[in-house]
Amino acid sequence: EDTNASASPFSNPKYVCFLPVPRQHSNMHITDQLACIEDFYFLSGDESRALAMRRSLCVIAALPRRLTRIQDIQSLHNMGQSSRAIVKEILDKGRSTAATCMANDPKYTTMLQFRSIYGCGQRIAQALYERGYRTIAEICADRSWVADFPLSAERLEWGLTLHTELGSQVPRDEVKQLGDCVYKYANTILPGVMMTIGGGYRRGKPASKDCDFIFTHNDSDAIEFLLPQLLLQLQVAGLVVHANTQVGHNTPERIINYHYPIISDFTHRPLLDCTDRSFTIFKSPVSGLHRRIDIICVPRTQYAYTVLAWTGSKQFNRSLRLYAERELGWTLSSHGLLQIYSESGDSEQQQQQHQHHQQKSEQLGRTHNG
Ligand code: 8DG
Ligand code: MN
Ligand code: MN
Repeated sequence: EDTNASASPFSNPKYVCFLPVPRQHSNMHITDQLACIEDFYFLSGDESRALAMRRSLCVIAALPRRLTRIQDIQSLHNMGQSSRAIVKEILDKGRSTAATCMANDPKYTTMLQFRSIYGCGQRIAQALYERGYRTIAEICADRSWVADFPLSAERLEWGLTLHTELGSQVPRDEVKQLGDCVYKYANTILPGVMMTIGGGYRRGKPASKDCDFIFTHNDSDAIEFLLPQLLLQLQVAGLVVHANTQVGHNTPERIINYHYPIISDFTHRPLLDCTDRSFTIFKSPVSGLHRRIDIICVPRTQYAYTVLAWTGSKQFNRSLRLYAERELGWTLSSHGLLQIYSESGDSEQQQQQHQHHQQKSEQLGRTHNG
């Protein structure tokens, strides 16, 4: 037995957002299997187990050298008991039994296939499976599912039609060239516009599943009208073939004022993230292939926060927001950083705010936990 379990040779931050998580590292054989288990849980709808796996994966990926002794990670934060048992089995035998079982599970492999369709998330993949579909060919042949998902049907149709193209990765160079292309249109409509390429590109990925372009302008009134005009221009030029757009404060007035192109459909937006954005399918003049481009427009005051949020990774943002909430009492979103209560204050209002903060942290702990 190891008597020195608490002395790990590795750095041990409480939040994974403080860990450097490189794409290539010395423990890929472990993280590949953790990723498989994470994905299995996620597709089964078990989000908390999936998140636990993702956090452990970050810890392992950040290790500076190949892991050989399980004791070295015994006391690390974000390595739960079940993750440790999996890692131990991999160290002992090279493979995790659970990961092998999951990778061969027929329901999981079928749902993985379905999820590779643009517009098909966990919920729809599950519903399609329960409806009895087992292959993408079956989904193409029998369209009776359309009635089940009226809001997603159009997107799924695009996803089925362009399955191979949208499933292929966009090389870095093409992301940059598409950025230049969209920027030219935006700058013609609104001179002086600024753009950052976010997403995996900004994190240095050699290829991405989509492009994330974030726009702003010093004139906050003007930027409000950029997105609809830009979409219209790109549509007229034959570049945008489909767009799923979310805008405004959900008031009918604002939506009407926006003069959206007919191809856009409107979706209610989540409370904490109300940036104007459009998820488009773009006919790339660079490769001739259809590519996914996310276009986001925000006022100058929110730009830094939006760029941070849309740079990702999702896990990094989740952890950073949890850190802000729990350790600092701040709410971080793509709009800004809000201090929601003051530690030193003791007015009734501040006490209420404090309670609210505690409740929110607890909720966050239940749903995100890391
Ligand atoms: P990749 O495309 O390079 O393969 O990976 P990625 O760039 O990291 O993935 P992404 O799905 O494009 O997400 C980029 C970031 O955008 C991610 O950290 C989460 C953030 N994001 C928001 N709001 C939304 C939203 O409504 N939908 C999606 N898909 N991402 C969002 O802040
Ligand atoms: Mn992306
Ligand atoms: Mn994206």
